[in-house]
Amino acid sequence: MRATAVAHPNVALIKYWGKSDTEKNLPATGSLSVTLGGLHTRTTIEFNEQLKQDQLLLDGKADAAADLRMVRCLDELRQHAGVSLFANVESANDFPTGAGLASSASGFAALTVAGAAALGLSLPPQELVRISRLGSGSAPRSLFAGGVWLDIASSPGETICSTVSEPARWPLEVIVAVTSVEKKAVSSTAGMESSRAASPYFDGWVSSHPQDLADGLSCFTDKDFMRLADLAEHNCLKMHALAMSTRPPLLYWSPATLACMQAVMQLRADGVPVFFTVDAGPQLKAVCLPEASATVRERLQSIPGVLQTLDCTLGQGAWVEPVAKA
Ligand code: 2P0
Repeated sequence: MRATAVAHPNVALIKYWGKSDTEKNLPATGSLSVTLGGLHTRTTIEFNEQLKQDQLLLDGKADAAADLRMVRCLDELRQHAGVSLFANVESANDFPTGAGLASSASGFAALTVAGAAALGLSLPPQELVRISRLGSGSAPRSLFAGGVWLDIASSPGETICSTVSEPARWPLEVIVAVTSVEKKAVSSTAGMESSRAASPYFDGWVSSHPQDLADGLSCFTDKDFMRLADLAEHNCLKMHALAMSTRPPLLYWSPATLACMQAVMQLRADGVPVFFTVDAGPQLKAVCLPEASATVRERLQSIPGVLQTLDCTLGQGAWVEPVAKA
């Protein structure tokens, strides 16, 4: 009744911000992401009859904040297996947690896959999607490899997630410029709920989103980097305009985030195939073609306030780690 799973975080190029149903944690928009090979969440789950409740150790510390969502995912898995045992969950990230690097996406993907394996369940992929989504709306994307589409439109009240481009088909690279390792002050869940309630731009975000998503999918079909660059930066800045226009405002950038954005725009104007995206935190992700990665890394490392850069290629979906033979 014990298993370990590994998942990569992901970064959305066409983003999710806002829910249509908080109870089912249904996103108000679809999304299109890339899975970030190079960064890992490793989660071990053991169901044990001695336990009186579910327990979580996150990066070596007991974490109460994540417990409710974690218990919800575990309850779904227990129901499938017909067991009522509690679980001990140990999860660790090899990148900053809760700082806009999608640790909740990789965390809930790894939790769902490890929990299913520990209970001996062999669930259909879209059931893993549903369970992981109850933990985090971006988590289903970390179950899949490469370019990933989370579709909210084709099955009302549900989400369907799938790979649209395997890593080897279009091997994009992502250089993450870390500008702070502090946990964010407002969680994504709270931030997107207040944007829905208190930004005059929320309806425009939702109504303009399906076109961005359709265009993003066609960029992947055509492997059209420059069109994807314009579109992804537009969608990112639109999400941040929505966040900033929320009352009270959500301003996720640091001065170094903005300096990185301007550097990336200048690199592209100079002919380097790179674009940026930024999530609910101050880190900048520079997406580039492989031949540009050294130039992009060097430029980002030269910017004051960039603490480190992390190199990612497109990664695989979450997997169960084989049990080492004694
Ligand atoms: C995304 N983000 O599409 C967007 C862009 C952050 C900015 O999905 O409430 O942690 O757990 O479903 O998945 C982060 O939100 O939110 C996120 P919940 P989640 O990647």
